[in-house]
Amino acid sequence: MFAHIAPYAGDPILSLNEDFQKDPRPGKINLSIGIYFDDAGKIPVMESVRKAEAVLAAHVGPKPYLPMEGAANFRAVVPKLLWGEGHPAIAEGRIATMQSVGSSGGLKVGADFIKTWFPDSAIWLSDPTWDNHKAVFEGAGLTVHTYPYYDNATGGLRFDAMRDTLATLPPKSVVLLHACCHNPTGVDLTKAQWDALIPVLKERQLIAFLDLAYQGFGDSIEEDAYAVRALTDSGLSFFVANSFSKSMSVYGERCGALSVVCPNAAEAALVLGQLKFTVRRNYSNPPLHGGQLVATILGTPELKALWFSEVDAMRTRIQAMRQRLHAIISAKVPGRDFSYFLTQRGMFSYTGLTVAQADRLREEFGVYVLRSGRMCVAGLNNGNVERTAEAMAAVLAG
Ligand code: KET
Repeated sequence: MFAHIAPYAGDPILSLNEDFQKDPRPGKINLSIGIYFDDAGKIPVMESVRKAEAVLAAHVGPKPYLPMEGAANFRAVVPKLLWGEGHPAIAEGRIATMQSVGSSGGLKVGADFIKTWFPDSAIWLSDPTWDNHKAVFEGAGLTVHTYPYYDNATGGLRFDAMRDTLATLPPKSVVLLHACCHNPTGVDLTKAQWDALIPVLKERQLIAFLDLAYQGFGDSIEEDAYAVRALTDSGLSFFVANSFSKSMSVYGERCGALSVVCPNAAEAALVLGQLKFTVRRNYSNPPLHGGQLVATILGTPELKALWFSEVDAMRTRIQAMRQRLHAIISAKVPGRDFSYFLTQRGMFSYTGLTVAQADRLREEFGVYVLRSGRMCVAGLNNGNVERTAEAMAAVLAG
């Protein structure tokens, strides 16, 4: 019956993380998956999350199905985080927000929605992008193309080429944009570049789809929402999938949201209705617990403030690790420019290591980075940064 089924080649991120778990070597270092580890190498349980868990545990009640679009309290607090309290688009009721199963779920529901209501639209992804973007959008039946993004020569952004390519797309093309902390390169648009891109999106009538998976890991929770707010203020209609996996360290709770900014409240109601139908025929409704953690934290001023300060501390620790890695490896490999470790933002750096070098780093030294050369710098700590730099230096020496 099943003999014809093709073997699964595995996922470049999740399967590598599984290999890491199986690796018996005690000194192994996991810089593969996009997970924030603390200085002790553990996935932290944030204090704000612990407190929210205690609040929820003190009021254990019935566990009904949530509505298809998720819990009302969750859906009320998320837009305030993305757009800021008092943003007119919230008051105007023109943002349709639904709770999603991680931001991956938000991307998939958005993709299914686009396939139904914009059947002729193809999607354009940055080159490179998170590996799963292609899989999600192709899986929803969309044709996937890429636009220029990362500059291999400089380690920076090919902004002009990006803008010029987007300026040639057919109307209603969908453009996936990383709102901050680009995965895998760590190379972001500046505010001025966002401002320069917006007229192109408008003139070409393009549909932006923002992926905001790392809010708070770039500059701050507020600053990292710049693209979301600037696109809204320009009058564009667009999608944004945001995640709490990383920023609240609640990966397995699967909490995220999909928001669609619409021209007016009437269209937002139409969109929300069809998003509900998309959810109903996929998984019916989202899980209860994670969304309630998020709603409790964002809905309680003290917990929200605590969470903001904890995210600040995570970002500061990552930046300190970037500096240490840069200092150590620059000393070990003189004459080579490692400034990208300092300029790239968020959890990732794109090291430029070849597939063979990444394989050697893993096989010989037990240091796991993606075969694309992406390193999760949020997996570095004071106990492993030196060994990482040494291993990388050895591999680069050939
Ligand atoms: N978008 C981006 C850009 C992203 O990096 C991830 C996860 C997601 C969405 C999905 O997150 P969710 O937990 O569904 O809200 N990235 C890391 C983990 C993974 O591949 O699933 C990673 O790149 O390692």
